[in-house]
Amino acid sequence: MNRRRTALLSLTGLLATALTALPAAPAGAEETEQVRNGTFDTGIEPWWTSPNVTAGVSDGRLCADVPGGTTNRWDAAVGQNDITLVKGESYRFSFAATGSPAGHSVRAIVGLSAAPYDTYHEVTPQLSVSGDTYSYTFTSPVDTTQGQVGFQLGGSADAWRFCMDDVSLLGGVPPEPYEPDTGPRVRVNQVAYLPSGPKNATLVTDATDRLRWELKDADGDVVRRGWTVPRGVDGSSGQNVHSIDFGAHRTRGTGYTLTADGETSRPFDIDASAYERLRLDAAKYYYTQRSGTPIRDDLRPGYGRPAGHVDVAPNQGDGKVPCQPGVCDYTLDVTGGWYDAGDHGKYVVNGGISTWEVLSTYERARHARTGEAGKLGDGTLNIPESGNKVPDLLDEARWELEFLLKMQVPDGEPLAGMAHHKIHDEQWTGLPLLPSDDPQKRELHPPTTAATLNLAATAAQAARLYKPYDKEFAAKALAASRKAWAAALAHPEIYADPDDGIGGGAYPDDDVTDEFYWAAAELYLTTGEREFQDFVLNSPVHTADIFGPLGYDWARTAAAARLDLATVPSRLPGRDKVRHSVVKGADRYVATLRAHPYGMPYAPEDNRYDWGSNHQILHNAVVIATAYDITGATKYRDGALQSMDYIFGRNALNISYVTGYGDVDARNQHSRWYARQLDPNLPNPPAGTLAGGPNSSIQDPLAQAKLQGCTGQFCYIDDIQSWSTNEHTINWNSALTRMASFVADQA
Ligand code: 9MR
Repeated sequence: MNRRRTALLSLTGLLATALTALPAAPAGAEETEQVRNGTFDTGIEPWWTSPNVTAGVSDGRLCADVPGGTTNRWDAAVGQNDITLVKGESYRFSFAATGSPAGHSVRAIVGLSAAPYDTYHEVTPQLSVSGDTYSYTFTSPVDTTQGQVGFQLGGSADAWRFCMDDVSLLGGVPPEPYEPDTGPRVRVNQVAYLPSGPKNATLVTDATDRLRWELKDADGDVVRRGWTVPRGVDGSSGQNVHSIDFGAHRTRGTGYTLTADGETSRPFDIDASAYERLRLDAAKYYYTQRSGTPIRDDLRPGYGRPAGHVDVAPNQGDGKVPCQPGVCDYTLDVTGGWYDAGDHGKYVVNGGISTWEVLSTYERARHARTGEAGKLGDGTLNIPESGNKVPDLLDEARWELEFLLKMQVPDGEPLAGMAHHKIHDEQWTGLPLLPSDDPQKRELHPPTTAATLNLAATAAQAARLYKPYDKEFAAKALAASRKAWAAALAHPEIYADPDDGIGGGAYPDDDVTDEFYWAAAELYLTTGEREFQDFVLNSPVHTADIFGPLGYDWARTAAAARLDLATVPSRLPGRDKVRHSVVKGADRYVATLRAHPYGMPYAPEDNRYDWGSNHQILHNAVVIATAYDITGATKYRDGALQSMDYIFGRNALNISYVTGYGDVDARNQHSRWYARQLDPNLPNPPAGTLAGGPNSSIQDPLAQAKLQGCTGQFCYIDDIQSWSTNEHTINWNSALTRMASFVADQA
C-alpha cells in the first residue's frame, strides 16, 4: 500500500503545480482519487460494514468476516458513501482482494447509496486465496454526491473471510473506447440455410467493384463460385457493402464457409434440422419463465429453481395482492403466469399479445398448407403437462391465460370485468435476484381499456382452440372474454399512466382503436355473432393501412386481428379483401428486404431502430410468411426465410441474436435469474432465447456509456446491464416461436 500512497501523494503534488502554473484545466482532465483511505493506513474509517460483518485492519488490509446463511449479495457488505460522480466522466475502479476458503466471489459496485440503489458499474469476480488485483473502466451516467463504492459479500451458505486493499476510484481517466469484435467481414446466417431456400450473405468492404466469392464445403473444397453485387453504403450500418447470392447451391451439409475479399465467414449449415430444434427451443423458453411453480431441473437441466411469488418468504407472494394505494380495496390471487422478461413483473397487455402469438403458432399450423400441428403437440416440449393428451403448446399458453383471467376485476366492483393493467414490485430490484428471493411488496395497478381488450381477444381465441380438449375451460374463457368486451365498451378510454414505471414497465397505450378491433375480430372468429362482425366491419382499423415499417407489437395490435381474419376460416363478408390487404403489406416488406443490403424486411425511418427491433423484423417476416400461406407464391416463402438470416448473423455485428444458435451468439441478456455474467453459479438464458436487439434510443446507462452516437444496427451490446438493447421478453420470443415454426415447416 505504500506504493499506492506515494503515487497518490505525488499526484496531488502534480495537481497543485498544475493548478498554480496553468490556466484552469478542463473538468475531468486530471486524474483524481475519489476513494478516501483506500489503503487502510489509518484504520478502516470512513468505510462502513453491515451489522453482521466484523471488519478490521490486518496486515495493512481491510479484512471482513462474513457470516454464512444469508440470501442476497447485499445482505453482507462493506462500503464507502458520499462519493461524487460526474456524468460523462470516466473512472477507473480498481482493488486487490482475497477470499478464503476458495470459491467465493464479491459483487463490487459503484452505484447510488440511496434508493433506488442504481449500479453504474458492477462486477462479480471469483476470488482466490492468494489474491488478485482487479481494474475496470466505466463512464458515469449521472451526476451525484451520493455515490457509493460497495463490496457485497452475502449469499453464501458458509462463513468466509474477505480482505481487500488499494481500493481506488480514479476520476478523469480516458474513456475506454468500445469496439465490438465483429469478426470476419463476410456475414452469413451462422445457423443454417434451407437446402431449397434462398441463400444470401453480405460482405463489408471498401471495394466498389464486384469481387469473386467462393463457397467451400467442410473439407475446404470450393463447391461454387460467383461475383458479389456492390450495394454502396448501407444506411443501417454506415458500411460499404456487397451482397452475395449463392442460392443455386442446394446440397445439404454442415461446416460450409463463404470466402470473399480475402475474408472467410463463420461456418454454417445447409440443412433444416436446426430449425426443427429451434421450433421447440423457442417455445420451451416459456416454461422457464413461469411464475408460481417450481421449475423442474429434470425437465430443464441447469434451470431448476424454487417457485417464484407463492407467498413463501422472502417473497410477499402473488396470492393476495393489494392494489396501489387508493386504486381498490380488494386483493386478488394473481399467482402463475409468465414473468414478462428479465424482471419479475406481469403485464396484461404484453401477456396478451404474447399469448396470442403462441396460440397463433398453433392455430396457423392447423390451417396453413405447410402447417404441421403435431410438431408442437403433446409430449414435444417436455413440460409438466406433457402426456396429458393436450398439445404442449396449448398447455404452455394456458399457464399465462389462467393468470390473465385472474387479473379481471371481480363482480360487484365498480370496474367489474375490466382487467388490471399489471402487477409488479413496488420498487425496481437489483440483479441478480431469483424470483423466489424477491422481497418486495407486489401491487395491482389500475385497470385499463387496453388490458381489458387484450384479455378479451386472447380469451376469445383460447375459447375456440381449447374447445376440443377442455370444454369447461373454453366456456370459462369465452365468458370472461364477453365480460371484458362489455366492460371495455362501458369504459372505452381508461389509459395506463405513461409515468407509472417504478418497479415495473409502464406499457402505456392511449390509442385502443386497434385493441377494440382485435378483440372484436377474435370474438367474431370464435362465435360468428353479428355484433362482433358489425364491429369489425365498421371499425376504421379494418381498412386502414396497418403494415408500417416498424411491425406490430404490444401497443400496435391491429395486425393480430388482420392476420387472423385473413387465415382463420370464417364467413366474414369481404374476407378476400382482408386477405389481399395482408398480401399487399407483405409486398411492401419484400420490397424493403430486396432493397436492403442486409436483406431484411426492416427499414425504420432515419434508421432509428426501435426497442426490441429483432422482434419487429420477425413480425414483418410473419406478415410475409402469412402472404405465403395465403397465396403459395415462392417470393413470400423466400422473403420470410431470408429474414431469418439477419437474426442469425447476417448483420453488422456478425452476431446471432438467439442464445445457443450460431458460432457467436447473444448470451448475456438482461435477466435477474439467467445472470451468469454477474454470478458464475447462475445459468445463461436457455437455448432459443431471443435478445431484443439494436435500439437507437439506448435508454440504459451501459449502452449510453458504450454506444453513444451508434448507427442503427450497431446500437446493441451483449451485456446483462444493457436492458434497453439486450433484454429477453415473452413478446419477443413469441415472434421467434412463430417464425421458427414456419421455417421448420418449409423443410
Ligand atoms: O418492450 C417495451 C418497449 O416497447 C417499451 O418502449 C419499453 C418502455 O416502456 O418497455 C419495454 O418493455 C419492458 C417492460 O416495460 C418491462 N419488462 C421488460 C420489457 C422489455 O424491456
